[in-house]
Amino acid sequence: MPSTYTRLFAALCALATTANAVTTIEVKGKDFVNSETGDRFQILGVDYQPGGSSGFTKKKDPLSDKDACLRDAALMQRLGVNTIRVYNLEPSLSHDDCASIFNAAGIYMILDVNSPLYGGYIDRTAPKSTYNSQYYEQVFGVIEAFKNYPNTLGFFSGNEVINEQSVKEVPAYIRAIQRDMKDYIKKNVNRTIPVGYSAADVRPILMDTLNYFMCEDSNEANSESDFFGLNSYSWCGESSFKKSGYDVLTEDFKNSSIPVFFSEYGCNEVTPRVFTEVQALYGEEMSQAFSGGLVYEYTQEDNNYGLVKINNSDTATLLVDFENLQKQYAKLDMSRIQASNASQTSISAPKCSSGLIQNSTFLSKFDLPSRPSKVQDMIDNGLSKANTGKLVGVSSTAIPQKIYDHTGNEVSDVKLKALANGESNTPGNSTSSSSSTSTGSGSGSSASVTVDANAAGKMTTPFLGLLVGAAVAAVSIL
Ligand SMILES: *[C@@H]1O[C@H](CO)[C@@H](O)[C@H](O)[C@H]1NC(C)=O
Ligand SMILES: *[C@@H]1O[C@H](CO)[C@@H](O)[C@H](O)[C@H]1NC(C)=O
Ligand SMILES: *[C@@H]1O[C@H](CO)[C@@H](O)[C@H](O)[C@H]1NC(C)=O
Ligand SMILES: *[C@@H]1O[C@H](CO)[C@@H](O)[C@H](O)[C@H]1NC(C)=O
Ligand SMILES: *[C@@H]1O[C@H](CO)[C@@H](O)[C@H](O)[C@H]1NC(C)=O
Ligand SMILES: CC(=O)N[C@H]1CO[C@H](CO)[C@@H](O)[C@@H]1O
Repeated sequence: MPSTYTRLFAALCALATTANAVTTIEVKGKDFVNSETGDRFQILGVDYQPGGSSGFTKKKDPLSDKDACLRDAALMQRLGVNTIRVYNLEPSLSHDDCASIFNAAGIYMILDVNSPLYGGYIDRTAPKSTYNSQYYEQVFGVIEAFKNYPNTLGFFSGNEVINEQSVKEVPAYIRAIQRDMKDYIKKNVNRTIPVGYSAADVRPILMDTLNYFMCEDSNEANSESDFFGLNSYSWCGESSFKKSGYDVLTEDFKNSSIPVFFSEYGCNEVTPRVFTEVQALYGEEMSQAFSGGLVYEYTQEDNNYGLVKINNSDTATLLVDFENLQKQYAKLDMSRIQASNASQTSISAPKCSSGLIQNSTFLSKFDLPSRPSKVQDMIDNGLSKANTGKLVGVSSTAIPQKIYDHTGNEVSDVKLKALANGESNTPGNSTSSSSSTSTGSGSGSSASVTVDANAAGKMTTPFLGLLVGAAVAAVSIL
């Protein structure tokens, strides 16, 4: 029989290599739910593309730079977000550090499978010629890269592909891509990871787009969307539920049988942004139709939608928009937002029929392009030479960069707080930025720092604390 010491050592090793993890999210009816507790999950998110879409190369994507991810995950914890969306990913890079950092922070990821490089996306004017096995190296490559992370919330099959320039068959290609992705996941992943489409707010065909993607078709089982993202910028400045048209969106999407959320929001026609739409979006009325949304976008780029200005690799500045959004999030009633609702989780999808489509410019037939045989092989056997990701330990939580607030004061004590198993990030639980912002120079220490308001559920001293806690637990088991 092994000695107590050996067993303790083994227990510690097991815990040290198994990082704490968020609970996976699944789709039930028209809600996202926590797969263990059944609580509703609404997205409090930001779109994350440091460097803009042109910042992406084969050698660098937003989830391949560990130092940047650590800084940004720590700042996002303070902001109060629980989800990021990343548009452009390169499957051959390692995402283990970044995905593990966001997991430790209690932040989920929604990932677009396409890349802006030729061959990595479907050409909306000629979909047939780009729907091929080269394209699937990218699509299945992203699935392989992210399938093992518990904080992978979902994959987008496409972003704003359907528009005025797209040919009529494009919806069928996107539905075929969803079918192929979902079949790949079914065969090669040990859990169901939801797949959906992100639409532009193209009014005359918006509801057709939703209906086309969410309906179930017996000839093409497993091709329907599991969720629907809408990019919407209709609330600008101090608008209102009516003036912004949110009332119409709520009415329209109430009938959806799958979760719907803003995959981009945050009009910048009025600056600074005050983000009063947050109270509407997560309010009682609108959350019957929407599961939250993602603010466009985390970093300040040329198009002026940022919350954080990355000055250089050593310093970043929290813009006034960051503080405004943080204050709006902090006002939310998370217990209501997380309350499960049986009448929403029990909704089932309509059957596909041409009657669901109103506008004659939109495709109303549900036959899908057939799958190339090479793509079938990839599904049957798994992508060969795949760069499959896995969670790794997060050992460093200190943020080496200097962070400033919008008035130029240094923000002290920015660090990653690794959450306990099963926890996700919520607003108001990090130290408030106003109290930890030093007013006098050199007052680097703030008493409030890592004292967590919700200490019962969350680790305050990250990895070390986990190990010490584990040791205590292990000793008490022995
Ligand atoms: C699926 O695989 C991952 C990574 O290997 C593992 O952490 C997880 O526990 C597995 N999940 C299930 C439901 O088996
Ligand atoms: C159908 O959609 C097109 C745009 O795709 C739009 O120009 C047209 O007005 C719409 N027709 C109706 C009847 O809504
Ligand atoms: C939503 O469903 C209800 C009940 O089936 C129906 O009366 C209403 O017209 C639908 N609304 C939309 C916008 O489709
Ligand atoms: C539950 O969902 C239904 C349908 O969306 C809605 O009418 C009802 O108000 C919700 N209940 C609560 C408590 O939010
Ligand atoms: C960082 O960027 C902000 C916003 O543009 C600016 O106010 C600040 O001076 C910059 N700081 C440094 C150190 O470059
Ligand atoms: C201070 C604060 O807002 N604490 C919240 C932290 O998160 C939990 C779980 O959502 C809330 O119940 C607390 O109110």
